[in-house]
Amino acid sequence: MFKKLLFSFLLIASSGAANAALITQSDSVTRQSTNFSTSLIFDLFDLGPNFELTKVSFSIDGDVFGSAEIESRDASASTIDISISVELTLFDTSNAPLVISIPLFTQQFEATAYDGTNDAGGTSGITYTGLTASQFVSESYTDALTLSAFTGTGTVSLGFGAKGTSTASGSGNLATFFETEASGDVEVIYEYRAREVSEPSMVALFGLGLIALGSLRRIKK
Ligand SMILES: [Ca+2]
Repeated sequence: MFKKLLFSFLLIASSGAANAALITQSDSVTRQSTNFSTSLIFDLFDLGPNFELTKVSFSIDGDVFGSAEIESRDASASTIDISISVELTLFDTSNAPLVISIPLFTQQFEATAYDGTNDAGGTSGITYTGLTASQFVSESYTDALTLSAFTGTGTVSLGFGAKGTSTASGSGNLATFFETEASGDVEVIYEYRAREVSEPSMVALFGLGLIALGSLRRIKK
């Protein structure tokens, strides 16, 4: 009983919440040209047998930066939809996505029929620079497989990738050029609590002890 009280006190002190505490780790990937992939190292949840991990949350605060050059070479006017985006993904150790952020910038351009010059300008073309967008996405996991994968000593290496997914559409004959960069802030949050030793399991342990003692006695005879 005393131990349980002590844990509760520690948990309150460390988190402000009565029955859960958090460990937050963060890392960031600086702005660079897509596509790229790298890996991020995080500590596993390692507070010993008296605490259990109850939830793991992964978040990506992703940013996309881009420029686009568009020229419609259509014989008639058209509305061109332009999207500058990147897919930022944090992967688990078996390369399954844990969380995906897709910051997306969209723009529409009314193009005339081809103006005769393929210069991403004039009346049938346009050049955009300095386009940016952000998206924050968080995913939480409470399943036993994920919790056990993030519990243990040492560190875990998670893959992080950025795939440019910019598009332009709306004209049948369209010349496009995109430049896309991305950056991301990644957080891994462990939510945990003091492991409760329930009465039935104490009884079971005591029972096992008696059986073991009994076996030992039988062996000695
Ligand atoms: Ca033009």
